[in-house]
Amino acid sequence: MSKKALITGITGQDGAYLAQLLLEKGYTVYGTYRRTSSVNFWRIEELGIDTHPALHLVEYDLTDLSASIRLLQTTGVTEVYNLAAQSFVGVSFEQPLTTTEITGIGALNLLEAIRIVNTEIRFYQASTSEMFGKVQAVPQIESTPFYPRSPYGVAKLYAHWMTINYRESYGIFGCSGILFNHESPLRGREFVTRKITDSVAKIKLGKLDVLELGNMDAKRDWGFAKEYVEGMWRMLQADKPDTFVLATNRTETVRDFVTMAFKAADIQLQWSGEGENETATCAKTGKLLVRVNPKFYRPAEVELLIGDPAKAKNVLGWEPKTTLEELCQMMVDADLRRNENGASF
Ligand code: NDP
Ligand code: GDR
Repeated sequence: MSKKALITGITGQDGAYLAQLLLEKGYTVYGTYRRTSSVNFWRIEELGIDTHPALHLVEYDLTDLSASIRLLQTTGVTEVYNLAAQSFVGVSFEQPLTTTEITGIGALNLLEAIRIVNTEIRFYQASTSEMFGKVQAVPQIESTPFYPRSPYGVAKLYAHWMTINYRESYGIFGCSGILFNHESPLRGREFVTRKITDSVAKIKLGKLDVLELGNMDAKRDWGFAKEYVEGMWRMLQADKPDTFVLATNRTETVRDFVTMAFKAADIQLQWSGEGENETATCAKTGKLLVRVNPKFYRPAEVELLIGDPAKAKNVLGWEPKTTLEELCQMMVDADLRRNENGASF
């Protein structure tokens, strides 16, 4: 009998990679998607798993407790990976209540459903380095105090503590993965790395003039998403439920990533100016390629993230392998291919 797993948010970046991993391991996978006017399965299509016989796509909204209970009853899964969320930090400032409903209370709905249906079901909660926010120590580890800086970060912290609370109160095998930023060619275009690599491809192909960004000084610990979903799976196979940081232990600024992405497309940049007046031009032609637009600034910013994944390495045998340069090149190459072919995702 194959193992059965539920992945909420299969239309997202991590959901697609995790589904691919679990299918390779012989699981039967139930992946949830939301009803929208036009459903979007481009990621699982790109991975070639959309028609896999062991993949079942189920319509579901995380904010519906009764749907959560029925989902667990009808599928009979033994592992639940809760990846669904309103995951864009910028939007959470504009839609704090929706973000809280989905990203915070949504996780509680699933925990309650497990409590009601079967407390043996193992649960993975997608926690985040955004919970460290205004960081209290460098590098951040599992015991670093939290200080979230956005409605998204606060909602995720609620879900994180609920997972721990259900572990301690009801003995549920609830794991929380505090994952630092992880990227890939399947990243949404609203997030900064993919916005940059897609824009670099468009500029290279003459489809865009200038890339506009917000805070260039923010520092992030960026890893490769495909490796991070392997860490999620390992957490649910461990002997006991726990909290783990997954990160690369390297941090770079947004500006560094911009330079790296243009370099990956054979364009050298020349930076000048500061703050809102910062720009980058093509070192060869002098043409303006990057400028700041304050509309992309956030009301409160997370300035510096760098995680130490030592616990995950020691307990789970997990460690990141892909360098940021390799990841950036992979993303730029994918966006060059897509833009050449006229793809719109
Ligand atoms: P994405 O934004 O790519 O995917 C989020 C998924 O959640 C989508 O499938 C989305 O569906 C779904 N979703 C949103 N609202 C609901 C809802 N009300 N009911 C059901 N499904 C819903 O995120 P990622 O794949 O990048 O991240 C996966 C998880 O990990 C998220 O919880 C994120 O917050 C967290 N995380 C991500 C990190 C990263 O760097 N990527 C780092 C740390 C944590 P739809 O397509 O319909 O919008
Ligand atoms: P983040 O990712 O907020 O870390 O959350 P994002 O890529 O959106 O921002 C990273 C940093 O870049 C700065 N920035 C810009 N960001 C965007 N999106 N667009 C811009 O134009 C821009 N210019 C500068 C941001 O201010 C920020 O400092 C991601 C999400 O995947 C979360 O769900 C997840 O929990 C965390 O990573 C870990």
